[in-house]
Amino acid sequence: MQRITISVDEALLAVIDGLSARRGYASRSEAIRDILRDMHAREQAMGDGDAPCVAALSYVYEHETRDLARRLTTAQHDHHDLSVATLHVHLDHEECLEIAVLKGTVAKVRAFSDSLVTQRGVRLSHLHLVPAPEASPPGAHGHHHDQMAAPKRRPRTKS
Ligand code: NI
Repeated sequence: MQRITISVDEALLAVIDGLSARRGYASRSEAIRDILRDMHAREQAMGDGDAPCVAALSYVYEHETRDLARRLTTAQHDHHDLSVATLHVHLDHEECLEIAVLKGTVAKVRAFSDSLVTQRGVRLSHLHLVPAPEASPPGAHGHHHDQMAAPKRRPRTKS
Protein backbone atom coordinates (compact mmCIF):
# COMPACT_ATOMS: atom_id res chain seq x y z
CA MET A 1 0.00 0.00 0.00
CA GLN A 2 1.34 3.42 -0.96
CA ARG A 3 0.73 6.54 1.08
CA ILE A 4 -0.11 9.78 -0.74
CA THR A 5 -0.95 13.28 0.43
CA ILE A 6 -3.77 15.22 -1.23
CA SER A 7 -4.97 18.79 -0.81
CA VAL A 8 -8.70 19.50 -0.56
CA ASP A 9 -10.60 22.61 0.44
CA GLU A 10 -12.93 22.70 3.45
CA ALA A 11 -16.07 22.13 1.40
CA LEU A 12 -14.68 19.04 -0.29
CA LEU A 13 -13.40 17.67 2.99
CA ALA A 14 -16.93 18.02 4.40
CA VAL A 15 -18.17 16.05 1.39
CA ILE A 16 -15.67 13.24 2.05
CA ASP A 17 -16.51 13.13 5.76
CA GLY A 18 -20.26 13.28 5.06
CA LEU A 19 -19.93 10.44 2.59
CA SER A 20 -17.82 8.40 5.01
CA ALA A 21 -20.37 8.85 7.78
CA ARG A 22 -23.39 8.18 5.62
CA ARG A 23 -22.03 5.08 3.94
CA GLY A 24 -20.08 3.80 6.91
CA TYR A 25 -16.56 3.92 5.55
CA ALA A 26 -13.98 3.15 8.21
CA SER A 27 -11.71 5.98 7.03
CA ARG A 28 -11.35 8.81 4.53
CA SER A 29 -8.85 6.64 2.67
CA GLU A 30 -11.39 3.86 2.19
CA ALA A 31 -14.00 6.37 0.97
CA ILE A 32 -11.57 7.83 -1.58
CA ARG A 33 -10.41 4.36 -2.69
CA ASP A 34 -14.03 3.41 -3.36
CA ILE A 35 -14.68 6.59 -5.35
CA LEU A 36 -11.63 5.84 -7.48
CA ARG A 37 -12.67 2.21 -8.01
CA ASP A 38 -16.12 3.37 -9.05
CA MET A 39 -14.71 5.91 -11.51
CA HIS A 40 -12.35 3.31 -12.93
CA ALA A 41 -15.14 0.77 -13.36
CA ARG A 42 -17.27 3.32 -15.19
CA GLU A 43 -14.39 4.18 -17.52
CA GLN A 44 -13.89 0.48 -18.28
CA ALA A 45 -17.59 0.14 -19.03
CA MET A 46 -17.32 2.81 -21.72
CA GLY A 47 -15.86 0.11 -23.90
CA ASP A 48 -13.71 -0.21 -26.97
CA GLY A 49 -11.68 2.83 -28.01
CA ASP A 50 -12.28 2.38 -31.73
CA ALA A 51 -16.05 2.00 -31.43
CA PRO A 52 -18.10 4.93 -32.77
CA CYS A 53 -20.21 6.85 -30.29
CA VAL A 54 -22.15 10.00 -29.69
CA ALA A 55 -21.81 11.71 -26.34
CA ALA A 56 -23.26 14.47 -24.21
CA LEU A 57 -20.63 16.25 -22.17
CA SER A 58 -21.81 18.71 -19.53
CA TYR A 59 -19.75 20.88 -17.22
CA VAL A 60 -19.92 24.04 -15.17
CA TYR A 61 -17.19 26.68 -15.27
CA GLU A 62 -16.41 30.20 -14.19
CA HIS A 63 -16.15 32.19 -17.37
CA GLU A 64 -13.83 34.84 -15.94
CA THR A 65 -11.31 32.36 -14.54
CA ARG A 66 -7.99 32.77 -16.31
CA ASP A 67 -9.36 33.21 -19.80
CA LEU A 68 -11.15 29.87 -19.47
CA ALA A 69 -14.12 30.69 -21.72
CA ARG A 70 -11.83 31.53 -24.63
CA ARG A 71 -9.65 28.47 -24.06
CA LEU A 72 -12.64 26.11 -23.95
CA THR A 73 -14.00 27.60 -27.19
CA THR A 74 -10.59 27.31 -28.85
CA ALA A 75 -10.36 23.66 -27.78
CA GLN A 76 -13.75 22.98 -29.38
CA HIS A 77 -12.65 24.66 -32.62
CA ASP A 78 -9.49 22.56 -32.61
CA HIS A 79 -11.71 19.47 -32.42
CA HIS A 80 -14.48 20.60 -34.76
CA ASP A 81 -14.50 17.10 -36.25
CA LEU A 82 -15.76 15.78 -32.88
CA SER A 83 -17.87 18.73 -31.79
CA VAL A 84 -21.45 18.61 -33.12
CA ALA A 85 -23.06 21.40 -31.11
CA THR A 86 -22.73 23.23 -27.82
CA LEU A 87 -25.43 24.68 -25.62
CA HIS A 88 -24.29 27.51 -23.37
CA VAL A 89 -26.32 28.62 -20.34
CA HIS A 90 -25.28 31.64 -18.23
CA LEU A 91 -26.15 30.32 -14.77
CA ASP A 92 -25.42 33.53 -12.88
CA HIS A 93 -22.88 36.36 -12.97
CA GLU A 94 -19.93 34.01 -12.67
CA GLU A 95 -20.89 30.55 -13.78
CA CYS A 96 -21.79 28.96 -17.07
CA LEU A 97 -23.16 25.53 -17.89
CA GLU A 98 -22.17 24.02 -21.21
CA ILE A 99 -23.52 20.89 -22.81
CA ALA A 100 -21.49 19.71 -25.77
CA VAL A 101 -22.68 17.01 -28.13
CA LEU A 102 -19.71 15.07 -29.45
CA LYS A 103 -19.40 12.39 -32.09
CA GLY A 104 -16.43 10.16 -32.92
CA THR A 105 -14.60 7.13 -31.63
CA VAL A 106 -14.85 6.42 -27.90
CA ALA A 107 -11.11 7.06 -27.50
CA LYS A 108 -11.19 10.44 -29.27
CA VAL A 109 -14.34 11.62 -27.51
CA ARG A 110 -12.92 10.62 -24.11
CA ALA A 111 -9.58 12.29 -24.78
CA PHE A 112 -11.27 15.52 -25.86
CA SER A 113 -13.64 15.41 -22.91
CA ASP A 114 -10.72 14.87 -20.53
CA SER A 115 -8.83 17.81 -22.03
CA LEU A 116 -11.79 20.09 -21.31
CA VAL A 117 -12.91 18.94 -17.88
CA THR A 118 -9.48 18.67 -16.29
CA GLN A 119 -8.85 22.40 -16.80
CA ARG A 120 -8.75 24.39 -13.62
CA GLY A 121 -12.07 26.15 -13.05
CA VAL A 122 -14.14 23.43 -14.78
CA ARG A 123 -16.17 21.30 -12.40
CA LEU A 124 -19.22 19.04 -12.06
CA SER A 125 -18.53 17.45 -15.40
CA HIS A 126 -20.30 14.43 -16.71
CA LEU A 127 -19.72 12.48 -19.92
CA HIS A 128 -22.58 10.36 -21.13
CA LEU A 129 -21.49 8.05 -23.95
CA VAL A 130 -24.01 6.43 -26.23
CA PRO A 131 -22.87 3.71 -28.63
CA ALA A 132 -23.49 4.85 -32.21
CA PRO A 133 -26.14 2.86 -34.04
CA GLU A 134 -24.67 0.35 -36.50
CA ALA A 135 -24.26 1.87 -39.93
CA SER A 136 -26.86 0.72 -42.44
CA PRO A 137 -26.42 0.94 -46.23
CA PRO A 138 -28.06 3.94 -47.98
CA GLY A 139 -31.71 3.31 -48.78
CA ALA A 140 -32.06 0.63 -46.14
CA HIS A 141 -34.09 2.82 -43.88
CA GLY A 142 -35.99 0.20 -41.98
CA HIS A 143 -38.47 2.16 -39.89
CA HIS A 144 -41.03 4.93 -40.09
CA HIS A 145 -40.46 8.13 -38.24
CA ASP A 146 -44.05 8.43 -37.11
CA GLN A 147 -43.46 5.58 -34.72
CA MET A 148 -40.67 5.42 -32.22
CA ALA A 149 -38.13 2.72 -32.90
CA ALA A 150 -37.56 0.67 -29.78
CA PRO A 151 -34.11 1.44 -28.38
CA LYS A 152 -31.64 -1.41 -28.42
CA ARG A 153 -31.04 -2.78 -24.97
CA ARG A 154 -27.42 -2.69 -23.96
CA PRO A 155 -25.82 -3.34 -20.63
CA ARG A 156 -24.97 -0.04 -19.04
CA THR A 157 -23.80 1.45 -15.82
CA LYS A 158 -25.86 4.04 -14.08
CA SER A 159 -25.01 7.55 -15.17
NI1 NI B 1 -22.01 32.22 -19.84
